[in-house]
Amino acid sequence: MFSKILIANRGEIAVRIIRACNEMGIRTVAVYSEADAQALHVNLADESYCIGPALLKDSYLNMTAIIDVAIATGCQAIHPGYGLLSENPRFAELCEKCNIKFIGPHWSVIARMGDKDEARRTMKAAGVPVVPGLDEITDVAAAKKFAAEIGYPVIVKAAAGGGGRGIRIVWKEEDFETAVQTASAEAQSAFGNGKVYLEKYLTDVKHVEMQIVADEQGNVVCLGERDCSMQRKNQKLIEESPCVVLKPETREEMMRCAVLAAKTVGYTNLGTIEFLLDKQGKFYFMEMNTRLQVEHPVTEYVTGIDVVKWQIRIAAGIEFIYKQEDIRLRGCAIECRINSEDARNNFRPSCGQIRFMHIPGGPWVRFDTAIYQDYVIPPYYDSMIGKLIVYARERTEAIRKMQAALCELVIDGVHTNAELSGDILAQPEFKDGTYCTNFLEKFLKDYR
Ligand code: MV4
Repeated sequence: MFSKILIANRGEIAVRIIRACNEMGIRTVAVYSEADAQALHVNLADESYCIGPALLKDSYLNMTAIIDVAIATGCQAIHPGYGLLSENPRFAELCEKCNIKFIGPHWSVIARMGDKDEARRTMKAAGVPVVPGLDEITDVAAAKKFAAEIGYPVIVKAAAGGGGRGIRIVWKEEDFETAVQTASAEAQSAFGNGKVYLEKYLTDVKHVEMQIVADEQGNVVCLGERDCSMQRKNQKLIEESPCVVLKPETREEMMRCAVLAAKTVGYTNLGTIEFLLDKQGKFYFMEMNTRLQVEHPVTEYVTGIDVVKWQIRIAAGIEFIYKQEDIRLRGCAIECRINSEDARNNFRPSCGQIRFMHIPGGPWVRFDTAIYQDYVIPPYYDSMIGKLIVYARERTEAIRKMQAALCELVIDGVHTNAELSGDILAQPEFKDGTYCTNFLEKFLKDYR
């Protein structure tokens, strides 16, 4: 087992990883930017080093500065968290070259799944259902003909995109060429790769993802699903497990496909397979995330498994002790992301000092955060300042527990979206679980 790990991240996920290490008796090294000198993860780590100024490119994305600290402090491994360098194959490869274990899959798998067109081809070849579509568009006229055959609307996606970046929905044939050209040009400038592919755009779908744990001994286990359909502009707001509308036989088949997908690419460590689920109960592979997800606590509650600790154990070569038949999904967990933004003012980011703070408690109420009373939220980073996660055996009780916790939560000094989340939980479409990825946009049109 590792004796010292560097956490190449900030905020709540850095705190989460440090806590897991503390419970495992592993010493921790934090890195931070000049703007994060007062951040909680800096204080909680055994050692902490400033790696540069506030801007991400000069600090948390500065690969050599991070590796230098890891080597200088004698770390055997680096945990990348999510976002930042967590899905950067070059960083994972650099760790390997410097003989530092990257806590995640092999860099070649990150690279392969990072090409969403390549991922789609791989899954199709393995027999995982994909949305009807066309692999890489090389001939726009031929692609336009294909689009007419599968019928509009269609969606043009950047191979190097993902998570909502580099996508264009095309509702009418006359807009097809322009959409392909602009999507490709945007992808070329944003990702340095203009490759785009095409799919039938499925309306009224749910975003359901499967959590995979794969150890280095070839064991691959699925820890069930998360319904992540409550999204605004491709930013998840509320996630839950299980997915209310998923029939048991569909869940079983989706879990089997997720395990097949991971085995097909030789996956190791934690990963998530994203699916689209339509109203007829049919599901389709969307993309694979090769990292820990923000919403992992939802899975931890319904399985009783600490997935961050298992990431570290698996990276250290320890076999995952649970077989698929040992996984019992029990009860219901709901997560609300708490963002420092003004939901009644076009979600404008709200930074500043936390004047007063009260965190809800009680049975199965968890608040993962890095803010504290008097902390000043810097303007440079993501607006998510915490995650409120609750658990109960019955979903109705979990909803009530979340509503009560949101009411009890006090964060004075900045605006948050806590009230909006409470209002969403009260909607009939949330209560009956039928909400799709387009629900929130419609709900916000009348929200004041
Ligand atoms: C789709 C889709 C419907 N049909 N693909 C969103 C980002 C990335 N995960 C792929 N995404 C989608 N792909 C097909 N063929 C719906 C989504 C989608 C979505 C799209 C636009 C705006 C918000 C969305 C939220 C979740 C999923």
